[in-house]
Amino acid sequence: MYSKLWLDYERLPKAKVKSIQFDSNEESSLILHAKEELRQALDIDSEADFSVSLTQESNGDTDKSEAFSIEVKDHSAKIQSSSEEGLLYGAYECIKLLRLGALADGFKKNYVPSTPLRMINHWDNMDGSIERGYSGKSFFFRDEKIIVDERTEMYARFLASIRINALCFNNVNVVGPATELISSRYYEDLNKLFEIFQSYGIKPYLSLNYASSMELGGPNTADPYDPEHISWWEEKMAEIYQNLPSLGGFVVKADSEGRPGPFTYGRNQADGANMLGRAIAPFGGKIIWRAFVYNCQQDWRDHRTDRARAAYDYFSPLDGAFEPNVYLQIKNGPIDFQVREPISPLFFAMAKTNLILECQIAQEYTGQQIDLCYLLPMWKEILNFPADMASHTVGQRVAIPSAGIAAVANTGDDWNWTGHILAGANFYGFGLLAWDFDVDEKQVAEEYLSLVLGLEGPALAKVKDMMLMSWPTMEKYTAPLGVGFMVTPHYHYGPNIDGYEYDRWGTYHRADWKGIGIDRTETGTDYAHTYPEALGDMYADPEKCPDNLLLFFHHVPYTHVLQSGKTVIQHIYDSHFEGYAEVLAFLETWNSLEGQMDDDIFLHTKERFERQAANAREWCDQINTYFYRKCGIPDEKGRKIYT
Ligand code: GCV
Repeated sequence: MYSKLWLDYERLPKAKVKSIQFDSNEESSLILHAKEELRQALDIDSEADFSVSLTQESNGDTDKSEAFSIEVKDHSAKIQSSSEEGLLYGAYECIKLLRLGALADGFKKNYVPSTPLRMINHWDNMDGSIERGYSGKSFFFRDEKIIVDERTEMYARFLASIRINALCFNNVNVVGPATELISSRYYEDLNKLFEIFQSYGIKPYLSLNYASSMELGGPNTADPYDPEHISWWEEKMAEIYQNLPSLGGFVVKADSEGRPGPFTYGRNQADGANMLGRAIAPFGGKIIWRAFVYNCQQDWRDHRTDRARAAYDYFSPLDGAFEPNVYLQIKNGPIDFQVREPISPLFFAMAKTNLILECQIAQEYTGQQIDLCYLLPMWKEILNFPADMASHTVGQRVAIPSAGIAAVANTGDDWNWTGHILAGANFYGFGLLAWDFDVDEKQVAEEYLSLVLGLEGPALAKVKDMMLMSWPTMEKYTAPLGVGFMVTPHYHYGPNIDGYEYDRWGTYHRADWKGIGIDRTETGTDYAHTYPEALGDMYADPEKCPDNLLLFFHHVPYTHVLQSGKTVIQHIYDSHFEGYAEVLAFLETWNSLEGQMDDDIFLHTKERFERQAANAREWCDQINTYFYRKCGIPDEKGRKIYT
């Protein structure tokens, strides 16, 4: 059994409409799905306030073919779009508004996407495991086989209902049988899978092993300039498209964390990406090339190499060098999805390149769907960066994301799909945010709580407030002031302050008895000046650098006074005590909601909050003790610090 998330039309009393009319004779799968959803979700009642109609006609906005509008007048709610995708999205939106009781005469709204490609990336492996998965096993793969069942269609419906239009099924670390996804071993079953998503307007993508030729019987090289290798790919792409005609293209992780890539042959990242781009171009496919390239064999003694600089150094000189069908997918920050990072400087440096922003819905470093962490505020902060920074005279608009926005899924085969039921709001909200960068995170939380948990009134308000607090709370009880990576190595849940300190991953805090932080200014790696000048100058100045990023950019004494007026060490103590106290308050609030929702949801989530409280306590005590032991400076409020 599994939850139908917000598409559980039986959870709330069904909305009533006089009639449902379809002014589209199209019988395409998208229109059929739109009609079916409306029929399933709504009850016909001649006494109802208004009727609903689905009308396929141009709204004049030809560039934005997915756009749609909803207008209610003269007792008729009209869903209008020039495209089938728009009509399907409009049907879901209308259902949602009706279920929330938010449609009435006079309602009129145009819905226009902020960006054309809105993608979900799965890190699912062929054996059924999920890299960084915290909600069960894969529902796409098991024992090297492809799964197509009822749940597949349910998932396609979720994605379409939040206006996701692209999906990559397999892990970017393509090894073993996953390399064979582009071979006759899997074409037939992949087609069955693709058909379902395609019928909901979702373009299927696969992750690709850059060295496929070497593993699939082709030339024993992956040199992008080797003529035999190039011809192998040309033929391979023709074969792939003959067998998988609906394929949107490939996501490629190359020269990263042990994956093969063009560096082996003395070539650059554009050489590798363009070779694939040219081979796939005749079939209209895209190559989505990840910018997550850095030296993962670093020596901790080396203070000059800086993982934060790596993607900028490799990619920014290549701006304008990529084929038109090559897209560069860039993580939101320069390191790796930490609870707080600065925005990736590549977004300012590559105006002539198709850029895709990569977010992580999977809570790898943000509590693994055990701890509550509502991520929409974080993603909105990234997307709104230029506006926020205007007062600092950045002077350049961030090019985010000219081509699209992607996110790593947090779903698995758990009954509630996402481990923590409230983590479902991150998934639901990501789709709505990808469509509209200005979406209101409070409203998204309210919708989710009402539609999925059936909450209302004060109970809904309490949970919504916790959700909105949860990212700042997590920032308080984990690694302080932007320093990051004080997590248990490999697993990334719970504290281990020196866990990565003497390791090869380039993620150091450099704490000693006098101070902490990484010098990324002129006297260090000067990463700060990979940003536009004014922004770089601000980050490079410890007096002007925002407090929450201070230790990302600077090595400072524990007695350094923050803009908040507190010393670094006092901030560490205060924020950790506060963060832990806030989590205890979450648990108390949740416990007060017993009886206000289904018991199984209540109990399952209660157990998550209990684990979060234990985790936050461990973080609080280990961090405070660690730094007290390092510097010997007591907490000025005299709270208990274990020695
Ligand atoms: C899929 C981090 C994660 C890896 C992930 C990698 C990536 O390093 O820990 O599990 O690999 O990012 O984004 O490629």
